[in-house]
Amino acid sequence: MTDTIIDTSVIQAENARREADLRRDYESLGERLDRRGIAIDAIKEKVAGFSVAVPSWGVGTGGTRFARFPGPGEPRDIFDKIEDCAVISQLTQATRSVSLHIPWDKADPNRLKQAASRFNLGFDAMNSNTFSDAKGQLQSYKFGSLSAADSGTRQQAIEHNLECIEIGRTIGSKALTVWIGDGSNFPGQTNFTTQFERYLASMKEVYAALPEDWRLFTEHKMYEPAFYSTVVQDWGTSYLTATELGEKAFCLVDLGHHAPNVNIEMIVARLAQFGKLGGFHFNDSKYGDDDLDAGSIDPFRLFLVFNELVDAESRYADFRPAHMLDQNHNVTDPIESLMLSAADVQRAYAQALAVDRAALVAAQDANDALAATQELRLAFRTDVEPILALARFEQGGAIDPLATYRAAGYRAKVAEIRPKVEGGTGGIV
Ligand SMILES: [Mn+2]
Repeated sequence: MTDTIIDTSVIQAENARREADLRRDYESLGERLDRRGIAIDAIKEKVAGFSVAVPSWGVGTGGTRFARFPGPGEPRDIFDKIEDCAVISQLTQATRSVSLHIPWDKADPNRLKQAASRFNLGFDAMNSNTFSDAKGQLQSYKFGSLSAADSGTRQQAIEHNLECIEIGRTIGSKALTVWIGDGSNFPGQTNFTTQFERYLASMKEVYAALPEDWRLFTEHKMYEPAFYSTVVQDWGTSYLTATELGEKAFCLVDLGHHAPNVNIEMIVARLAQFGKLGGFHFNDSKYGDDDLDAGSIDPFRLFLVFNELVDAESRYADFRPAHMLDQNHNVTDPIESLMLSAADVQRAYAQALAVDRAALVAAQDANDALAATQELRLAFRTDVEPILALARFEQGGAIDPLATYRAAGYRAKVAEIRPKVEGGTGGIV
């Protein structure tokens, strides 16, 4: 029996007020989609089976390098974070796993496992951290980690990744995501080739320790914290790494880690075509790596990414990219943001499923550019909310997660138990 945090009577009462309208809306949308030859129930089934992992660090208030303004009831430790993740999962039924970050979430693995399974939550990819110094560590990562000039520093970074695998193995994770901040701030500070050689050599040692049924994801990022050059700066370097390492290594695409105007959906198609698309970190951005809520700035781009994913689903047999939110909540209740973001990721998936693929291919083959793009626009403009809401409702979630969460008064309740956190310092997470 799964424990629940939000009283189910609150969910039932909120749903009761909305169920009749929802069923009418679903029926009406079903008719409209049917006219285009698209079956609404098939989309709902796929949406119901879709899950995006919540990052443990996402449930705490984020910040910028200038300041962090903590909210009320901030999680004190990983066990509070797991409870917050359980709330998101219960209400949205779209986030069945949590992605841990070591050392931030370091705790007895058996306790972690128990805490998550109580709420029927699993663990998604493990995230190692060699971009900041952990308390008491011997070598500093100031000048790099897996690609550092100093062999002792590299060894320490390798061992940290091995530890992440070991913890992950105990708690049932099946993947390790490696993102490093290594790079340089000045031309000439490092040799591009030597540095990348050292990175590859270190990664080979990490890869060698992967359990048989694990995957290794390398996440690229164009800049920051190194501003002149970054070792794994784009999908090309990420692809080279994954190819060098072997068949268990894949590329992870974070939507915020690209130069402005880059065609991300095309990168998705390329990586999928060559069997190296490992997964996603969903977020949104206006200027750079803003880590804003997924779908909040450019929902059309999110849709175009899912358009490629749905296309890839039909092309490749073992296509199963990992989905995770990776965003920073500075001015909102993180639980509210994560619930809406999870729904927005599902929304993009549902819209992409509403594309008439046969009509799209016919338009493409006829070089009818306008008809082709119109197929996409038609699907993108479809309000698929009734599909998402009914999928949630049928699985015990909330028709309206935000209103239900607020009605349950969860934040006020945890604020009574969890001590107030002082803000002030920089707090990029
Ligand atoms: Mn990321």
